[in-house]
Amino acid sequence: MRLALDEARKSPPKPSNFCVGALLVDEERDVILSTGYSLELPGNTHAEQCCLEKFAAQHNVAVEKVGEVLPLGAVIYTTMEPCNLRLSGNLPCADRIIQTRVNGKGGICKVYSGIKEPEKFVGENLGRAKLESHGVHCIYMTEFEDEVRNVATAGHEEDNS
Ligand code: HJL
Ligand code: ZN
Repeated sequence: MRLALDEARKSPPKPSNFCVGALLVDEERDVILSTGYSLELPGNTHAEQCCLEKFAAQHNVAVEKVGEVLPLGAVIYTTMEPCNLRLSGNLPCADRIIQTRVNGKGGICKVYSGIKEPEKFVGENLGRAKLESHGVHCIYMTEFEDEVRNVATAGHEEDNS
């Protein structure tokens, strides 16, 4: 989570966005597979999205097929829980994570998050419930909460809620 937070710090602060960082990890072998942060790739891109797109590109597969090249035991660390609704109409990150699983198996099996999404842009985020209903375990690592929230809301007005 500390490394995901380092990624989040690279994200350009914007009042209309959160600065989030993500790390794709092979938990069985303890290897970092990919990293990402909000707005890293061109366009309105999310941290988890960048992480998965970069891994797909490294393996010469379309991002929709990234599940086919992920090792067993792949997990994602993300400073903010994956989104379930995007105002831009882009595919939410919860769906991108679920898409890595073939017939509900393999792919990303666990998500470690630093904080829930503040209800600032889309109200309550149902990403966690959706992930759990597809067999993806969601775990909060509360020890990083304050730091993660400060980085996520950089560039926002004084009210950091
Ligand atoms: C996560 C990110 C990021 C958000 N959440 N987990 N990773 N930027 O990299 C969540 C926020 C969405 C809004 C706005 N942000 O991004 O709810 O404009 O950014 O489609 O839903 O939607 P757009
Ligand atoms: Zn997202």
